[in-house]
Amino acid sequence: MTKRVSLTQYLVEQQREHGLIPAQLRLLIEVVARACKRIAIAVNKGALGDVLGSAGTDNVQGEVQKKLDVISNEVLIEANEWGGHLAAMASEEMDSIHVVPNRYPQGEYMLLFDPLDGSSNIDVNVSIGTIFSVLRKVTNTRGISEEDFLQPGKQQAAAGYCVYGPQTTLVLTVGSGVAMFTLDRETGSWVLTDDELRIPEDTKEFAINMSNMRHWAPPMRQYIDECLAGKTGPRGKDFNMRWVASMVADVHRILTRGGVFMYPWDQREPDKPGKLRLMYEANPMAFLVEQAGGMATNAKERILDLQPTRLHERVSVVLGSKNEVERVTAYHRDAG
Ligand code: P6P
Repeated sequence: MTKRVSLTQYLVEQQREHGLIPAQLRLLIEVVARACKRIAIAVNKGALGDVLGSAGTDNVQGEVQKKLDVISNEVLIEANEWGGHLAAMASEEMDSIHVVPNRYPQGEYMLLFDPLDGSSNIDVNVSIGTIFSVLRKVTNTRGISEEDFLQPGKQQAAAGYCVYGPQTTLVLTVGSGVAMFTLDRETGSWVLTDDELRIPEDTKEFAINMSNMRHWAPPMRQYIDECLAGKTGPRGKDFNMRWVASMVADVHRILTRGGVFMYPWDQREPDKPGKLRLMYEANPMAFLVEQAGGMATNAKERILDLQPTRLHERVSVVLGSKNEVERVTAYHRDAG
């Protein structure tokens, strides 16, 4: 039987080898991982736990909040407030940042999260997940504001997600590769099941919501048309398509077997760069994808280089197998 490596052992050994996980960051990651276990339990109850359906409120995005959105958000806030590792938190489900109350010590990190991504899939039992991003508080003033969060994604200290699917898996990077842990429900522990996820540079699989095709910019339509043309077209090979409508599930598939994921600009809302959020969806996923040898752009620039201007700002996303992302990005750059 191969020796099982726990999340704690992995983090301790990573600190010993690379020095990238100081004590406060290790505590942060372990607390988030424990919170994800609690969210997984709530998700898995489904109709038995009175957790399905709408919470009867809207979030800052103007989207109807599901009961599990609110539950997941509260679990992450409560789990992370008291440890002394965080100065503040930001969430897709909260209009403004949540500063750690004065009754607790403030730490040097800031945690951002989409507590439950893919909410439209909750009630139909399709994989959903939690996405998180960790930044360092770079100003040494006691106070903290939204401006402290507005750092490019390349400043992240860590990023990860948890998929609540057939397995419950935690995928994590601190800047030295990507590791995957699978929840052993019998012992309640996270077990290292892959210590180096790598994305193949080429793929035959794309992920996009095809129902929006008529609204995309021409370069995006050109790329998809060429994929659909298959062997007899300019790409000379047939492509497959997947779209789960949970970013965590689509990105997990790409980290596991390759592919290219796109959520592009849409002419129906020309002032909106895209649907997905930069700070707590695109940035953490871009960090993970790059650490696994892939690429992530907004169809023109590297996502991790983008300078945020607002906490909940949105962005176009093209990420996954390097050669495909390069192609999509080149089409957009050539089109100006
Ligand atoms: P659509 C989920 O609501 C989400 O934010 C991402 O997880 C997912 O990739 C996307 O939206 C799905 O969007 O328009 O296909 O429902």
